[in-house]
Amino acid sequence: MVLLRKLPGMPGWPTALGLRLPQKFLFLLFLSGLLTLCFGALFLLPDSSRFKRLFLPRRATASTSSSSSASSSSSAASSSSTRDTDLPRSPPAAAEPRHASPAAPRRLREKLRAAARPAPRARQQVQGGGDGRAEPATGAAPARDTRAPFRFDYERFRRSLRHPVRGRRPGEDPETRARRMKIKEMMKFAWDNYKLYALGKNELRPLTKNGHIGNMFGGLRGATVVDALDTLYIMELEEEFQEAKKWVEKSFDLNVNGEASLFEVNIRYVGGLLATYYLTGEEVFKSKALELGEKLLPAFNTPTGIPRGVINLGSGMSWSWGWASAGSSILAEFGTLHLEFLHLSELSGNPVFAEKVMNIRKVLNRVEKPQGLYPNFLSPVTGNWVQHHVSIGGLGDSFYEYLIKSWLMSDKKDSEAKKMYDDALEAIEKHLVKKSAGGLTYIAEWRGGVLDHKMGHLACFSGGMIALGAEHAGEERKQHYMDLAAEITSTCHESYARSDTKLGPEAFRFDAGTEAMATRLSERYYILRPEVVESYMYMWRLTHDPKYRQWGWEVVKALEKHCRVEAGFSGIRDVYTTTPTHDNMQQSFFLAETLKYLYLLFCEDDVLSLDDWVFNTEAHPLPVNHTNFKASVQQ
Ligand code: DMJ
Repeated sequence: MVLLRKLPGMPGWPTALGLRLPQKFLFLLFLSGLLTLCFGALFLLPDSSRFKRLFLPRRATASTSSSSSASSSSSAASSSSTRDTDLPRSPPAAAEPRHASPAAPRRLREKLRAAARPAPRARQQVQGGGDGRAEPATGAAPARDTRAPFRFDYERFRRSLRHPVRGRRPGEDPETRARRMKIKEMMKFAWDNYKLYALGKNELRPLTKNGHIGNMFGGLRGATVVDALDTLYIMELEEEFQEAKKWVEKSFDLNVNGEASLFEVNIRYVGGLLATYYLTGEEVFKSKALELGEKLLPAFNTPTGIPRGVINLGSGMSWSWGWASAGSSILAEFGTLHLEFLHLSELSGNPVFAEKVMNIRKVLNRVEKPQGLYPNFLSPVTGNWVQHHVSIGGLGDSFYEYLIKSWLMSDKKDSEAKKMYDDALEAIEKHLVKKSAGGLTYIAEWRGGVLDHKMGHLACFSGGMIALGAEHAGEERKQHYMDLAAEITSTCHESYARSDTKLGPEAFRFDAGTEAMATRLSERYYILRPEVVESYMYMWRLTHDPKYRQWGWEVVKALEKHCRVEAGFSGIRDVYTTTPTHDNMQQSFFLAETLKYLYLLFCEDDVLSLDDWVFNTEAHPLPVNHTNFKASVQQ
């Protein structure tokens, strides 16, 4: 408009054209329309980024390309002012401010509000992929173009293994072989029915013979396919493995736009893909794992670098679970990323993944632990505990598992992880391990100093974990921890043995005269969980006491009797009746974990040897880094 103002001493050019007032007005209207069109075109034409750079503030465009380095160097120590502008947005339903205590100091409340406020710049990045695809939000995309071509030396890695992955198969007794073959048949049955009725869905509903999608995986499909891959491979179900691989190649779509659990996607999908790549060397599994890993990175864009629990895989927006106390992150969720993320860095040559999880450790080491214990809820904004609830079962469990396994996976070099594990176990033993009147050892839960004498099925993995750690605990502690592991495993076995179905309840208690049995109706169900047979497998490998194989076989028989239905396996609603009703769900972890651990229980020790592999919390084997088998950089 300034251009059209009449200059002193000169006739304005509309006037010079001899136009009247209404015409002038129309002319001006036309001109401004034209101008708008021209500017619009600059932004909308396909290759408009050059023009955008001219008009948008420099930071808005530059930050995408620099995001990798920004995020790679990110740590809890990063200034919170930078992070505040980069923070992903929380949808109102679960945003921190809604959970913030009214008593929170004003500055903190403001910070929380800022954390939850939409950040338009970050949103631009999310939507701004030049190829029309959504780009990860801030701090996610690795700056590949500036790096030398990278290739992981798979052959070198294979040479570093001490045992063939599927074992040498020396002579074995026919009964063990027959039992193993029975478990293989169960796996084939579970897979065949999933394939027939639910291929491409996340899980099979074996009673209604259809698929289940659920809302944990953010629009990703095929959870059962990805979870089953390595089990099919290890069991030498070749045809079935090829079916699963084909689905991953042709139908596994990562360009989804839904709300996913960071933890579940990591342990099932990333873990499953990584393991299958290491077992087979097939590139498709590696590239899918890396692509998916990158999509998880925006969840770490918080003031502390502690990731939020939920992430939209399309937009990169992340937030805390609505049910998690005061917008907190969950110990077992952000503490169960370490193994997979180190391997993502190993395979990509991009340190960003490792840096993210090392930073989690830094935050945890900094915060004070009540009585040496790790509570289950931590604020990703302040890095402080939100509630003093401690559990080695749900919400806490696999955090402890990943400490000892991080040390093992580093070929026993990660002494920091070992120390954290040792200290945590010592505190757990001191405050939570109890003996019942009937002599059963169990691990109670802790609520701000008050004990809840209950053990969840999930906590039963701890027998195996403690045995695994005992192996490396120094002579004087070793026997002590092996005994503790055996006692806990035995208690978990009791929870099975004392039921009518010989399957264990979701939680069992030690109070009011009850021992190792569920007391509440809501805790009587069994959903094909693996933790008890997982401990049997470790105890067998580490002691070779035949009772563990015997106990495992009892589980096989119970599964066949109560969970096998016409079209797959189903969980049951009550373990304390011989005629239980079914929950119509074949969980993907039944194929990933329960059947794999049962199979390994009846294998020789060199099948997925513990010398070479650590199992992630979904039983996906990840290799021990024996020779620091670094990826090679091709010149
Ligand atoms: C699995 O997804 C994993 O084992 C996880 O650590 C806990 N829950 C299920 C199985 O029960």
